[in-house]
Amino acid sequence: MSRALIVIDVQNDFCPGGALAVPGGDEVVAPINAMMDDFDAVILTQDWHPAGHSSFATSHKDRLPYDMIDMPYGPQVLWPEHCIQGSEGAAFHKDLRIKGDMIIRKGFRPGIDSYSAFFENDQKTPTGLNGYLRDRGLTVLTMVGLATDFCVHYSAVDAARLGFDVTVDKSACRGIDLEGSMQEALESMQKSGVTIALP
Ligand code: VGL
Ligand code: ZN
Repeated sequence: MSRALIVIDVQNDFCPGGALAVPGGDEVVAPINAMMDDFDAVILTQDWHPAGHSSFATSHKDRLPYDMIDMPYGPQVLWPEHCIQGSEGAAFHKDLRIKGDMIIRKGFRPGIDSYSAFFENDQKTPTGLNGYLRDRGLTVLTMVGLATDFCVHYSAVDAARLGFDVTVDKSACRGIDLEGSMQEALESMQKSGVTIALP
């Protein structure tokens, strides 16, 4: 039984000054760096969209960032353009230790968003992370990073559903909080059996 730290989307575009800045996003960097040595493995995720991605408001006529639309796979928030493959905004925060055993990229299919590190937003297209963790016997997971109410939330719920032992360390996460999404995320994680750890 080995323990993995899953570091979600600590990228420039989610930090102050970025295209989809999460308030206090850069504050997670120091605590995450300090935690890395306490785990058997560190996995980093990277939101990684092609230009013109369907989750961008600019890809839809007469739509604004934060509008909701219906996609074939369900409701989808439209975002400002962010984390475009190879851009500075998609790069990890410059102070984040790149101690990761593996980097998993998500959101690269033009027609579908992927908040979770395990499944895309259709909730069935796998990213491969489940198999990777299983192969290595990494069954106890701690999740940290950005944003608490989107990518951390969906990753944690999927991991719990897949049978992992999951803790979200809130002290090393920051959220976007769109119309109560933070409260909803905390409730949904708790209901799924995710442990929420505070400082
Ligand atoms: C995220 C919105 C869009 C996240 C990624 O990392 O939480 N949120 N893409
Ligand atoms: Zn994204």
